[in-house]
Amino acid sequence: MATITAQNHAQTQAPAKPPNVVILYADDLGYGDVSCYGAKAVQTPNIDRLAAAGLRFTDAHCTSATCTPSRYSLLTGEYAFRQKGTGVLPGNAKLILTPGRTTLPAVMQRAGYRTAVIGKWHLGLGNGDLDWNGSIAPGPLEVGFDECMLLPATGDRVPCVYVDDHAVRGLEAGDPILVSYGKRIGDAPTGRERPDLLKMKWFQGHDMTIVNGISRIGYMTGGVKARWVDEDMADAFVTRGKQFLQANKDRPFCLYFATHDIHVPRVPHPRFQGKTTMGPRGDAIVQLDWCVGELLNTLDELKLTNNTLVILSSDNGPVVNDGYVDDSEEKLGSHRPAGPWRGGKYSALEAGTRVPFVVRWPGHVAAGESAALVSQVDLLHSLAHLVGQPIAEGDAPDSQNQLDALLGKDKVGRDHLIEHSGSLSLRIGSWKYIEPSQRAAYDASTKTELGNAPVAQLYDLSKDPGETTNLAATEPERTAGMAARLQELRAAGRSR
Ligand code: NG6
Ligand code: CA
Repeated sequence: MATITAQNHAQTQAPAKPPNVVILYADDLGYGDVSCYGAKAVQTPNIDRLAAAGLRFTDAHCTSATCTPSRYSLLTGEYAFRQKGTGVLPGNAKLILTPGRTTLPAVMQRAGYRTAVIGKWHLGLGNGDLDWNGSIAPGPLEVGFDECMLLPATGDRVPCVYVDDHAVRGLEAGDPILVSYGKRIGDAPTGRERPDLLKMKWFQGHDMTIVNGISRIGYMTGGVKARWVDEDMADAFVTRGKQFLQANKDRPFCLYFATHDIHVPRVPHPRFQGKTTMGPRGDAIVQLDWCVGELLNTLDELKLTNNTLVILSSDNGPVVNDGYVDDSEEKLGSHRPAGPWRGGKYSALEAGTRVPFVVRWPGHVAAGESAALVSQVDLLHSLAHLVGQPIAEGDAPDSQNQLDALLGKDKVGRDHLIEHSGSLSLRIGSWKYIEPSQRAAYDASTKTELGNAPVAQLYDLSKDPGETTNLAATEPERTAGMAARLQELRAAGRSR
């Protein structure tokens, strides 16, 4: 029998008619990248509209400072650091979610929802050595989604094709796809050999197979007609997203819409190019905002807005130059992608995981701002509670029922949170402890302060949001206490 842990009983009762759920998940979007979180150089009217009618969180986190582990946690309710093999995956990785385990979409399915993932997946596909020309499984459909349209890994990794359910979209007989992350395959010139063929040059890595004038990580041959056009990607996902909303307007649904924006390569549609003074990175934010607007408009048109819980967030903090020559540094100006926080994508510092997070559910979530400490790892348990589904004791080991915090009734949220980059940090209230680490303190290629140090670090974010003054030496007891607590949470294999 499934049981619910007592500590996770929240006040909120499951409503008589649970709402639809739409999770809008941006890629590499920083805390300061949207205008409702303070951006001036780019305007995001649609995300702002969502925030104006909803709750804007100021201390909300993805679980990790990179993509795969954050997505793993979002869907499983388990901190990714607990499992090996959950780091940034190559495009030919096998599925890292075990079919049959409790996942966020599986819980929604159990509650009678139609579930879909549209957009970036990056959790692997198949059982290893996948044949992209056959049935692509296991994948989302084996872990709780009823349907999918995928960017399989990342925009900068091969294979550069969409997957619809179990098959590559538009694959022609006689032009099979081969993918390699080891030896070079095919005789087409690479980005390293022929930079003159590129419309966007690589800066670091990203120098292998050329697709649509952009060289990628990894090699692919074949599937020429099936290859995506980066400029059309946002439209492709939005079209599919609208279809899903339309097709399911009369029944409960859960849509996980994971954009490619604003990850590299940043190649928005021509109608968004030049819309900001910041070059492709700024223009990709405008495109992201357009996608959000299209889906919100569709909910309005279908009269679903009042009965739909919309959550918008990002999978990790911001990065400026992530490996392509795209003017992102040159044209940044005074824009601060991380807002007031230090670090960024890849970093143990606060900007690694503190991301925009907005919840809108008209009539149920009062508009405003919340400083509650919340994490994406809690969505599984919180949404399970919302739709009246129990979570068995051993499942979703780090996912707390924080529904009251998400709905704005609880202003505190979590009493602790682990942040993960390469090393681990522990948040308790405004205190942040970063464990000692031999990892690099700085990543020169992305110009990111990684925040690692061989000694323990302790910051009081209420007085020092920029993590500038290490209090470990002046607060030895607190430091030791937090180190011990982190060790305990790690060793326990669970934290709820
Ligand atoms: C890095 C890539 C970066 C990005 C990242 C994953 C290089 C030099 N850098 O290895 O461009 O793809 O992986 O990003 O290749 S994430 O958002 O999917 O985690
Ligand atoms: Ca990312």
